[in-house]
Amino acid sequence: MSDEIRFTVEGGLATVELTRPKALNALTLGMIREMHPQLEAWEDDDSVKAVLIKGEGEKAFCAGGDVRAVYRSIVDDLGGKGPSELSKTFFLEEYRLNHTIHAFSKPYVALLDGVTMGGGVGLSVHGSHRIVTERLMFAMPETGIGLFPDVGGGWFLPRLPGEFGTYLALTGARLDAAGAVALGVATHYVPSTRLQGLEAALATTIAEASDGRTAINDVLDRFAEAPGDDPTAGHRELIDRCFAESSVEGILEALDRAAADGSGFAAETAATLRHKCPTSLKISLEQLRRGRSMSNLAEVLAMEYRMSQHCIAGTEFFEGVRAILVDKDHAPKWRPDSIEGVSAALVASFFDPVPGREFSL
Ligand code: QUE
Repeated sequence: MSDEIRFTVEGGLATVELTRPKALNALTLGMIREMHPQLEAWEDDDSVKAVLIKGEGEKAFCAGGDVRAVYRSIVDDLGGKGPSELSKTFFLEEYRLNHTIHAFSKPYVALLDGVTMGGGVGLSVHGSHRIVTERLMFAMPETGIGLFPDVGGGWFLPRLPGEFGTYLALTGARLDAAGAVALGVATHYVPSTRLQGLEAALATTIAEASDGRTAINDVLDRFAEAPGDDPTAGHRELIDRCFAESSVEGILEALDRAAADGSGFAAETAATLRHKCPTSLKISLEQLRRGRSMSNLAEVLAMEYRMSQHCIAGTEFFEGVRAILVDKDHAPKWRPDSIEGVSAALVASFFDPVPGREFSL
């Protein structure tokens, strides 16, 4: 076991702990390569009744994929001129792990106690149980760094109520615990002070249970509390109306109209969108519309893997990570720098196959 991830088993409950608290437990290729075979071994191990995953420290479950390392590898390998070995394999192996979590035959319980973004969402949202605390900060922020909401975002986001997933994907808006429960992103709310008790109860209950799934549901029902008022409730109608438009330009026009009619929320949302990567906005909307009619997660991940490989071959991911995560000037120079400048042909090209780099499970 490395110092980035820890595996333990206690009384039929297997636990994964992400142990990079200083990096908000951001997911490295090394962690993916350790976790994936461990999950498969636990699936075949009759003494393991369920898997629990959590992040070390009080700040984060997992802030995302370690995109800084992908960025560095592109700089180091080829002077920024082309995709590195890491950038080709990172996304492939990450998406394969996302699918294994989705198809996992035993209860998979994620404790989302803190920052949960991007790659951290992929480690949790596809599992059977998602427990959130008052410290949850959930987001798919990739359109801000020249990427798109991957790790199966094209699967779960279009399946959230109304157009809320489109709103989350394009704006990178944050959800708190109440919002996450209301939308179904989370299955249970448990205050962080009760998590230790919850883990202990899961381990002891499952050890004695004949049916692990029922035992887990019973324990979770005992620990779960009401998360409070859903702050998204008042904006749902406006979001559903504006984000149902078929283009990013149409969404912005709808938001501007609502803003002119007095909606401060619509004005803020339009302003947020105008700071995101224009190419990311358009490919992400296309990703979600295509994903909505796909019939399984593997098909979505194959689409997303193609998109990821086009992103690392282009300029925007590189510039986005530089501006937000490396130099932190928060002033990316997007190319094209306007929504209208992103042609339909450019958008379509992100969905083309990349020779020698197709997704497989
Ligand atoms: C978009 C992202 C990520 C992000 C910020 C975005 C992401 C990611 C991190 C992150 C945050 C803190 C860390 C770290 C990484 O931030 O994927 O190592 O310490 O991992 O706007 O996609």
